[in-house]
Amino acid sequence: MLEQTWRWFGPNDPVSLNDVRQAGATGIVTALHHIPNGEVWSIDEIQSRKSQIERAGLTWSVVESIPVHEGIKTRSGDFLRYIEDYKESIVNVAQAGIDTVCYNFMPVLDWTRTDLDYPMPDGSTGLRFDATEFAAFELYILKRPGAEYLYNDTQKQRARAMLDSMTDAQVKRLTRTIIAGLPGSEESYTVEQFRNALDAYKDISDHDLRQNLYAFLREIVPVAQSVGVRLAIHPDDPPYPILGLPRVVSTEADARALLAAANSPANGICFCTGSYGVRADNDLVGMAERLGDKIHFVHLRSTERNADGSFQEANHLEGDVPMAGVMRALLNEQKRRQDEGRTDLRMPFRPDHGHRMLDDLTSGKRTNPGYTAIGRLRGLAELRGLMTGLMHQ
Ligand code: DNO
Repeated sequence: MLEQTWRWFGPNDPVSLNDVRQAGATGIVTALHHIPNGEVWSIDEIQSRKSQIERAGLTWSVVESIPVHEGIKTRSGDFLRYIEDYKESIVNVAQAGIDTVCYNFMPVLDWTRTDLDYPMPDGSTGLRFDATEFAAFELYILKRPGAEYLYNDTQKQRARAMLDSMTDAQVKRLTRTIIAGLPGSEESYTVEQFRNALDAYKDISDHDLRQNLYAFLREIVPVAQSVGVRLAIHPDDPPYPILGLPRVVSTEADARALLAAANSPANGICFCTGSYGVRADNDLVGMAERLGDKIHFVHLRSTERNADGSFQEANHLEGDVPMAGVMRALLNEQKRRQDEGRTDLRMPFRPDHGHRMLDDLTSGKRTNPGYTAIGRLRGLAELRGLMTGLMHQ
């Protein structure tokens, strides 16, 4: 059995720890969201959150995430101090007995969507990234210099028509959805701040960002290894360049390169099937097999791709992700670890996102986009069933 975990956003999350217990998860995935990016997580703060989780009969399985300050990604300003602070947070987390830390290296925006309530055929709603809406935002709302070179005439016409069909309220909502920060992203911008944040990357190529990531890894991986923490980098979501920003964790080759940049049991990946799965050229089952020994944390979610680069989040066992094959590869990996005498057998996974459905839609509970109670409960139940079935074959 892989460890069943659940993301909880802390005491303000409308989905409570008691709810999580009833969903059947045993591990909690959370972060100290109230601590600003770049500041050290103190042992006291970590310990008090941990005790709260344990009082509910659960364990703090994974830290997702200790956010990486923009200064580290751009290697500018106070980045050396931020790296030292990051190391200190890793050491403190380890001291509290937590051994898995997830992070990402996406510039400016963490994950991005254009629609948080996209109607699904069955009446539930889900998250969607619409390429034309995104183009409309970038070209005609943000008016990003250089954006015009990224799109051909047909795409521009479609984007223009999309913008013309939108009400002011819809334009505002799209803008907010893209730049105001989705849960866990820890960054939120006004349009002006957003332009400045993008500007900080104008001279940073993919190659540069890669070097910045590897330099960061060479600093933090030895520290993580010395205190027994496993790092898990989350892939880019969506897994292709957006807004002219560099993008370096979107494919198997990217994952391999970053694993090679700091060869250590502490340097690993978060295998997010929903993010990697948006690219048809990512062979998810093969990746789970080939990168298996470096998978420290797993997000299980499916998406349905459209030809133009748009996608929506599908039910966990449907869409374009071959979930049964992925689950089988993960269970094989767990068995392999056992045979090898490895200690990292938990292989925590969480049902990533879920649709808004049933009482999620009507109760007035304002859950975080993607992080509903019932949609994720369905996802976890299906994944648990799949896992149990495969184990008894
Ligand atoms: C979205 C999440 C991401 C993820 C971070 C990890 O739902 O998967 O926000 O937590 O990118 O650092």
